[in-house]
Amino acid sequence: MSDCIFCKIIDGEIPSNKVYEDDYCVAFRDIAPQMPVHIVVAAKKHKSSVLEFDESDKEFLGGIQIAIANIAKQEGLTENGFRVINNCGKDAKQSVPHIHYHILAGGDMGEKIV
Ligand code: DGP
Repeated sequence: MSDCIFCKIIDGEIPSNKVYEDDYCVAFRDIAPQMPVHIVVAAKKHKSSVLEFDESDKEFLGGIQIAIANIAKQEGLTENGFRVINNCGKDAKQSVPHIHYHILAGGDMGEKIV
């Protein structure tokens, strides 16, 4: 999508600190990290949120889950753990309308929300 910031990062039109790429996603370091490790995993399909996925996306969604595991291993997050977050919509304060997941790690995250 031409005016989407994450599509531009995926296409290399906007530079990013990329850490991982496969057929399903591109992962890069968040511009405003909330933890010492804060990686954005952006899907290589422009969908505004998880609400736009349907039955035809099953393989794609599996690919992203595997990518998250690959990134966690690559970045050395397996021993102490990490958190994966998807913000969907207004109340969750989603700011970029392109499906993505946050991987947070690198320290104690305090009280859990859930
Ligand atoms: P969300 O609020 O869940 O939609 O998360 C969007 C995240 O994307 C937010 O943590 C900041 C990050 N972000 C926005 N623009 C850029 C950018 O141009 N480069 C990078 N690396 N991250 C960005």
